[in-house]
Amino acid sequence: MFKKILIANRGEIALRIIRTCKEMGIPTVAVYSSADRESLHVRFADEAVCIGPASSAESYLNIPRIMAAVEITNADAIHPGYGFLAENADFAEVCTEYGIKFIGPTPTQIRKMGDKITAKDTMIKAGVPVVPGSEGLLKDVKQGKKIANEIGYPVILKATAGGGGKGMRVVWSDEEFQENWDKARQEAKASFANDGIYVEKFIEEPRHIEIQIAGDQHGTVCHLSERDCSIQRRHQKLVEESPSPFMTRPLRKKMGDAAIAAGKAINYEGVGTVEFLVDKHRNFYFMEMNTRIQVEHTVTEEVIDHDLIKEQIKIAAGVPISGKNYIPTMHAIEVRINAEDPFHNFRPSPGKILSFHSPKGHGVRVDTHVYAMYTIPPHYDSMIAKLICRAQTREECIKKMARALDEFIIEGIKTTVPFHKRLMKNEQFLKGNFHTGFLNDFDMGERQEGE
Ligand code: MV4
Repeated sequence: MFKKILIANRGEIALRIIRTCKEMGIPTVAVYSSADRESLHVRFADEAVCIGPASSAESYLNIPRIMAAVEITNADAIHPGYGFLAENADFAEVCTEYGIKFIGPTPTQIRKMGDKITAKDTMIKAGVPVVPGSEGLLKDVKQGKKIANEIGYPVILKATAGGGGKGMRVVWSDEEFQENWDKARQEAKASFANDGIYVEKFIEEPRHIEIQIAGDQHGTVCHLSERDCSIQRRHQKLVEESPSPFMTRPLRKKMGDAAIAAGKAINYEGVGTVEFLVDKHRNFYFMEMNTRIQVEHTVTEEVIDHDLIKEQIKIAAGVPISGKNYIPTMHAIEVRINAEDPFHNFRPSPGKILSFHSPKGHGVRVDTHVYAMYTIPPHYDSMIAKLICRAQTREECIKKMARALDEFIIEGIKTTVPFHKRLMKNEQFLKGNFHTGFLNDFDMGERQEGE
């Protein structure tokens, strides 16, 4: 097992990783920017090294500074968390060159899923269903229009270097093709320095359902069931749950098998997530694969009762996994508490938290690095806490979540708590009736006293 793990991240996930390391008896090193001196991940790690100023480029994204912290502390493994360097194949490669274990997949596995056309092509060869569309990159508008007419409008243009919604354009007719093509290329070039574009059929009102998988160094891959992440706004997930209210036993079997085939196709090592679009007829299509631990891993932990960070560390140390697939026997929901004002278009609301009381009680979990009198720096992600509830059924879980949200006191900044309170009373949400466009016309109503 590892002698010391450096956590190349901040916030709740850094703390989450430190907790598991402690339980496993592995000493930890936190790295932090000067804006994060007062964060709990710095306090709870065994050692902490300041790696630079607030700007991510000069701290959490700065590979030489992180490697310097590894060297002075003698860590033998790095956990990258999510975001920052978690899916940076060059970073994983540098770790290997230094003889440091990167807790995650290999650089080759990361690269295969990082380029969307390569990923899609790999999935086709593995027999995983994909959305009909171009085979590889589009050469020009003429070829794009030809394929669009073959598969039928509407179509969607996507950047091969994209993901998470950037550089995507929906096209409804030949007339609109050229302008969307130009915009998609410009956006892709500006965001990823790669203007490669491909086209596929636009699936209307899909659900986003993802399958958690785990693969070990000995070729075993299993799945840990699904999460429904359809409740999102501008590609930012706000609520995740497991199981999906849309799931059926035969669909889970098919999607689980497809996700395992995806993992096996790239000899996947680590925990990972295979994202699918699911249409109203329950057809499912591979969308992308995330080669990291995700924010919403907690709902899976709650329904299968396993620590996924512990699994990551064991897999990285070469321990074989059982190979058993897991089916949830309970229901879990996670809501993201962001420092944003839901009454004003979710605009960021950083600043000092004047009072903080988190909900408690049976089946309630809060993952956070913040506390009363803590100042949320404006430089990073706005997520300040995750509230996760678990109960026997979805209905009970929603009731528990509503109760827990009522107990949440966060004063001094605006948060997404009022949004979640309304969602837990929303008729369509209660029925499990939603897709990825659900929040486009969600009405927050009036701010109540105390909100
Ligand atoms: C799509 C799609 C419809 N049809 N692809 C958005 C993020 C990126 N990973 C892929 N995305 C989509 N791809 C086809 N062929 C709709 C989306 C999409 C979406 C997907 C998941 C969750 C939320 C979304 C919101 C808008 C669009």
